[in-house]
Amino acid sequence: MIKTPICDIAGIKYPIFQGGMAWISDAKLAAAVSNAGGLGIISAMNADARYLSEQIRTARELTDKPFGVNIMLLSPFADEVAKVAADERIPIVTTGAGNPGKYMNDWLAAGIKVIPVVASVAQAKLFARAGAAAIIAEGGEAGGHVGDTSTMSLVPQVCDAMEVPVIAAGGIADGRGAAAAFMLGASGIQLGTRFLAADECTIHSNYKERILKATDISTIVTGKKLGHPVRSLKTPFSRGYMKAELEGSVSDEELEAMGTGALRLAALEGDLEKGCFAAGQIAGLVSKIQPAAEIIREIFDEMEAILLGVGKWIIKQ
Ligand code: TUI
Repeated sequence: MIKTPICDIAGIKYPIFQGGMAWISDAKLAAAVSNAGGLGIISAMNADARYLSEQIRTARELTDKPFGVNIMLLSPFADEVAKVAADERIPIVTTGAGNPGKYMNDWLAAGIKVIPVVASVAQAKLFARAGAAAIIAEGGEAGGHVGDTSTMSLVPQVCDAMEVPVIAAGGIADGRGAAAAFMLGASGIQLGTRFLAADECTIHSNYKERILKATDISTIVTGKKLGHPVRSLKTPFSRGYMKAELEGSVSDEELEAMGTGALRLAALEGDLEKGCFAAGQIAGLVSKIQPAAEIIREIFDEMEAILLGVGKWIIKQ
């Protein structure tokens, strides 16, 4: 059993968050993770206020445990979903893909603990000064919108720069990764890719199959040219997008259009040609479909065994 400041901040048993993944992290997955003692997170993604309100209502029917909402700051609906989070007094709001500054006062006034995802020390410092309760340091191994710095390098540097607790994300899918994250100074972990293989994750079966078949070299990052790098599985879509970016044969507007709706096509329709199957580099480690509760239990059992055993290599001179 491990207890860290993140358990108290979020009111959870295990210091683990389920990432707010666009078109993936819905009420069903979030409630399953929260019922299992972690923090389930609903993604507000590119949807409107009505969608988020409905998801919150459903999650409250499925769990009496705390859950969070992730606000994707590039969303055209960010203003309205930010207001829903405040009105609904969601205990934890995580943010991604931008600076949450303009919403901080409203969220803090509503008693919400804001935990932004960052990809650099500078962002962490900025958002902590604005009142973040903790920071999620996400390495470039992660799936979806990513920065350049790896988890191994990012997490200890963010920890050194912070007084608030840090949650490590990117490249963690089992007890070994979790143990490593805590060794780097993190007080919690956030996982996305492993939860794609949860029974309660409602993505298309093609998506789950692709995750189970993935290896260490199955992902690539596209979208750098437009300033929104996204890591996803190598598929006809991502290879085609990469080719178009490298050749410079299509305009930025055409590139933007190619990407629009691709995350949705993967998650909802399992479209193996046109879908963007966001996934982290650790996908190669994900080998079975299982309940979210089992995922969490396995990770913390493995981690505890590792941490209890580390002394075996140390020879006192
Ligand atoms: O946000 C994510 N992952 C995502 S978002 C997404 S949907 C999307 N749609 C269109 C274009 C791009 C993405 C799919 N996956 N992860 C958290 C994350 N946030 N990673 C990196 C960042 C980040 C980047 C810049 C956080 C802050 C930031 O600050 C910029 C600023 O203005 O300071």
